[in-house]
Amino acid sequence: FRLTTVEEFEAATDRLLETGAKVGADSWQMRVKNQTPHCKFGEEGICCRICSMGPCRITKKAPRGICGCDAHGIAGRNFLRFTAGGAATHSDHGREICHTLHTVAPDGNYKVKDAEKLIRIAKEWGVETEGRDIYELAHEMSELALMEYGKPFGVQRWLKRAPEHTQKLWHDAEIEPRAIDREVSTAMHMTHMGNSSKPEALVRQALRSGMSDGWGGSMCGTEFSDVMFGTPKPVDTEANLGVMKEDQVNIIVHGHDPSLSEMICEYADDPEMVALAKTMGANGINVAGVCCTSNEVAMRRGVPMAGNFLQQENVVLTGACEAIVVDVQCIFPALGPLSKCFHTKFITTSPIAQMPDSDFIRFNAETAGENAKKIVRTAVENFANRKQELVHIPQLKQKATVGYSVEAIVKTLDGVTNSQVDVLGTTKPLLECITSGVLRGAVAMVGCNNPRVRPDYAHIELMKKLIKNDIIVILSGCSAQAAARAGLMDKRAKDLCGAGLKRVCELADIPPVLHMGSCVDISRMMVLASELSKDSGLPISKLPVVGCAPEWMSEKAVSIGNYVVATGIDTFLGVDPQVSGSSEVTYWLTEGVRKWVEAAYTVEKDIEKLGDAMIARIEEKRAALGI
Ligand code: SF4
Ligand code: WCC
Ligand code: FE2
Repeated sequence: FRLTTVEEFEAATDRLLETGAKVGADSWQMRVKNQTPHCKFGEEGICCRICSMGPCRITKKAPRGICGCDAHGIAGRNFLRFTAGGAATHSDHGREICHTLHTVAPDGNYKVKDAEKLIRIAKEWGVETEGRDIYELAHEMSELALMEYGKPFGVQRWLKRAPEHTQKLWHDAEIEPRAIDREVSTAMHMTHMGNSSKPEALVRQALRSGMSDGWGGSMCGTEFSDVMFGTPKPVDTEANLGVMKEDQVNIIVHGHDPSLSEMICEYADDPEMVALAKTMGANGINVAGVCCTSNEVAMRRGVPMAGNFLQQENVVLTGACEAIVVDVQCIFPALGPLSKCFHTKFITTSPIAQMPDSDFIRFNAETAGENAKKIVRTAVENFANRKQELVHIPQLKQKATVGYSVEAIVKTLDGVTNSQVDVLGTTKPLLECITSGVLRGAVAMVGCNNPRVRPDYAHIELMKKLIKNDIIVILSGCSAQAAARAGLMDKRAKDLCGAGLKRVCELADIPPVLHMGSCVDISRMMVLASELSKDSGLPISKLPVVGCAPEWMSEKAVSIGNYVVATGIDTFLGVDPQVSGSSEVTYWLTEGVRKWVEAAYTVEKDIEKLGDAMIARIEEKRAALGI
């Protein structure tokens, strides 16, 4: 066993780009060149275009915009708007899931798969569960969850899951999120021309908007997806472009919402569709994923992962992709023109993400079955149009074990302790490993790829370094896919760990990096941190646990970063947030917020130093606890 190297990833990509050149396709690699150097004002966050007296740019000679706003106000407003975009996006995904939950029926497209979890959440929310029909309960819970988006009074229900200490910090700092939509609206209001320009106030609202995502919309998305599609448990799968099959119809699902991808997977297994594929000359139908949609169906079904964010063009460049089926978020508009260079059908499905050069097959929860069947049929019929001379699937793939929800982690780690039964079903075995020093701590590594960083390199190198130092790594989003493609989710990767983590991997039969799911599933990480805090009696901020997004790029990632920091977890970034033009906003993010939430951001673009800084922070926290 050995890891696949980033050099091998890159060689595979280069080979695919040759095909691209042959058919006259554009690529992100080419577009990066055209866009370099980037605009410095934008990079530093000191360009304002929120009113038409502008746009205004801050320079030495022009230190204020026309309205008199300075660099700090402009950078702060931009940062808050960036956050609001991310919070809105994750939360709207969560809202769609709540709407899907409203359609569940015993004979419907969607059913309740994890009734126990639904009942557990209902009890948390004070909803009567005794003697209730599970579908009736699901509908009531869906309505209550949807109310969280617009309720006129009160704060998010999910906040009660946090330790008391954290809840008090949130209350005192006035960052408890009220209605989810309200925190986005407030952010837009505050940043309209002529409102807030004080960095402290803007950063505070940025935390609160982020909180409405992680402790609001994203948590709805994760929890109710589990109710409908099952709470993930360990499952084996494979990752990298080599999961595509030359002799089969390849359907790539890309985007985020499992309501679509779950249905595509169902119909790809439909005997009628498989028979149709055979008549088209294919040996079957192969579904593989890109981005978070991939994480969702990998975690619950073991569907293979073709690649992450910056691989999305590669799946088309294989020439063997019959359809790339997308819903929302992180979808390159480039897929339209690119798919036209091949036989690939680029199928958009959501009114939220409509793109030129795509086939729009609208997908609704109410008509999900028919819609999915039509999509699968379109892909299958397209097999006949494949241009054999363009087909090249790089033979790179690795085995991966995924599916580590909080429930699964707790259950698996029960195996590592020989202590009494009373600690079973809690995070105490994990805490025991940490306090004894067998594990030094944990890092939650998340987020995208970004061409500003050598793609995947930062994720993989940092993971290797951390596990070697006996730090367990939990993952989500495109970071998780980088790990899987490299082979770090193969249980045999335990040999790359320090002695302590290796022992834990052997006893619990886990890989050294644990796949916790999609980006909305970072809410799972918040629940895990809360449980660790409650079981240890320590504030979250004192636990030897940090967060890291080494290659982040999206607004969603900033929203996530804000709620992770607001939850008391120091967060390390490998890409600069666009605020460096303001010393004050930079101060608030990297230091100031610590007095509210006991955590802050660290930015370090040198990957080696970033890893060292995380290890040092973990050791500092251990020393402070005397462990
Ligand atoms: Fe310029 Fe002020 Fe308008 Fe921004 S709000 S564009 S700084 S005048
Ligand atoms: Ni989440 Fe980043 Fe991937 Fe998109 S899918 S690219 S936000 S990490
Ligand atoms: Fe995502």
